[in-house]
Amino acid sequence: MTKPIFSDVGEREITRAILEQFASQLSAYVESDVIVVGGGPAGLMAARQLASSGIKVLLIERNNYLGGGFWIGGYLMNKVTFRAPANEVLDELGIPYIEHSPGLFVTDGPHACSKLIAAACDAGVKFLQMTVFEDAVIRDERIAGAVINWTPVTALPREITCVDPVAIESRFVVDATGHDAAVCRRLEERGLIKLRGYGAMWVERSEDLVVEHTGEVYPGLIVCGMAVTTVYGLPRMGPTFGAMLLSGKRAADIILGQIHVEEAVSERHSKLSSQGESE
Ligand code: 48H
Repeated sequence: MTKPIFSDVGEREITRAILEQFASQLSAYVESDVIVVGGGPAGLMAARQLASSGIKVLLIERNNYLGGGFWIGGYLMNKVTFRAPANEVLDELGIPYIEHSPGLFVTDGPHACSKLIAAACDAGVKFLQMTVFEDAVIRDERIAGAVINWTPVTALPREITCVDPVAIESRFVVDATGHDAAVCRRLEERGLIKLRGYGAMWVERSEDLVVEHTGEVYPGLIVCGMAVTTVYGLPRMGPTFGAMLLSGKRAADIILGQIHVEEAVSERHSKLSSQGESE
C-alpha cells in the first residue's frame, strides 16, 4: 500500500470543523463596533480602513462573492478606471495600473478587486456572505444594528417559507449597498429619512460630490459609495471607481472620529468619578 498524501481526517470531523468555527465567529460578532452592509468597493474600503485601526468590523453581503461591481468596468469589459488622486489608494493596496492619459488610470478588474478583498481580510474584517440586510435595529432614535436573513430565504416564494430573521448589534452601520441604498431605503419606509434617487451621468461633478456627501444620514448610520448618489440625488459617475474608494475611506474616518470622541468623553467621566470617590 502506498502512503496516503493527505491526513487521516473523515467527513464528520470536516463538518464539525466548519460548524464550530462558523458558530464561534458568528457568536463573537453578534455584537461588533461596525456592521458594513454591502461588499462592493466602497464597503470593502470602509471595512478595511476601520479594521486596520483596530475596530471590530462585520461585513454582510447578499451575494456569495464579494466585490460588487468592482470586478468589471463598463459594458462588461473587465478594465476599471480611476481619476487622480485615487491612484494613491491603488499604490497603497499594491494594485498595478497604467496611466492611460494625464490623470486617468486603468487596471484589471479581477486584480484590483481581489487585492481589495485580500486587504480587507488581512486587516481583520469578518464576513457573512449570502446574508441580506432586511431591517435596522433602532434604539433611542439611533441605529443600533441590523436584522439579517439568509439570501436564499428571501429568494423563496412566501407561501413555502416563513423564516424569521435574526438581529445583530453594533455601534455604527455603514450603508454601502450601491444604487439600492438598502439600509437608507428601509429608514425611508419608516419615515425617518427621505431619499432623492440618483441623477443623470456627469462624472466631472459626481465624484467630488459623492466624497463630499459621504457621512451620517441618521444617528449611527453612515452612507458611502454609490448609495450616496441615491440618498442625495447626485449625478452618477459611470464606470469609474475613484469616488467609491475615497468615499469608503471617508466613511471610516467619520466613524473613527466619533469613536475617538466617545472614548475621550467616557475616559473623562471615569476620571471625574474616580476623583469624586477619592475625595
Ligand atoms: C446585503 C447587499 C444588499 C442587502 C445590496 O454595487 P456595489 O459595487 O456598490 P459600491 O457603492 O461599492 O460601488 C458602486 C460601483 O460598483 C458602481 O456600480 C458604479 C461606480 N456605478 C456608477 C453608475 O453610474 O452606475 O456593491 C454593493 C454591494 C453588492 O455586492 C450587493 O450585492 C450588496 O452591496 N447589497 N448586501 N444586503 N440588502 N443590497
